[in-house]
Amino acid sequence: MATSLKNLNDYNKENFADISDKKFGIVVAEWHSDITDALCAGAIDTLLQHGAKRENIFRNTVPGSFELTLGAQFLALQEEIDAVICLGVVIKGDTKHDDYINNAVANGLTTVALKFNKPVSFGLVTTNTLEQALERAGGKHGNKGVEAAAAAVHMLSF
Ligand code: DLZ
Repeated sequence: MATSLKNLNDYNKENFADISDKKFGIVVAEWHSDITDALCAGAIDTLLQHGAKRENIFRNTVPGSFELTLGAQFLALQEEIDAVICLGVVIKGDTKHDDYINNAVANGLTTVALKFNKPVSFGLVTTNTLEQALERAGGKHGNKGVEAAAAAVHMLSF
């Protein structure tokens, strides 16, 4: 991927490995489900564009983004799963809940990736407002689900 990229929606699709036999687990948080559904649609489209088979893409839901880590671990534990894509939306509120959730998810997903030696994508949209989140789920800032899926495909090509 070029260093000039501002986000991964414009990534270079060439030179990625054949993923036609790879299996993908997607974990989707149900908080702000309209937005996480759009992220998931973007992720699935991206995997299909790269040649993944629809029957090799497994979507699972968790209650909120905090649960993405355990959801990712449940999937990574399955030998047949090659990569895990985690999708959630955390919007800043009056308290520091967003900091706790975001840090826990970032650290947790890193741990799962390293523990299972598999790509685990961080598709967590962390914004100050709902509008900013919508802009990142198919709006003017692209779709972070696309980026999370692209990152997983890239890492499978490592
Ligand atoms: C509790 C909570 C709050 C306040 N905000 C969000 C959010 O913006 N996005 C999200 O995905 N989840 C949120 N949650 C739920 C937590 O992630 C978690 O599901 C609960 O604390 C239960 O463990």
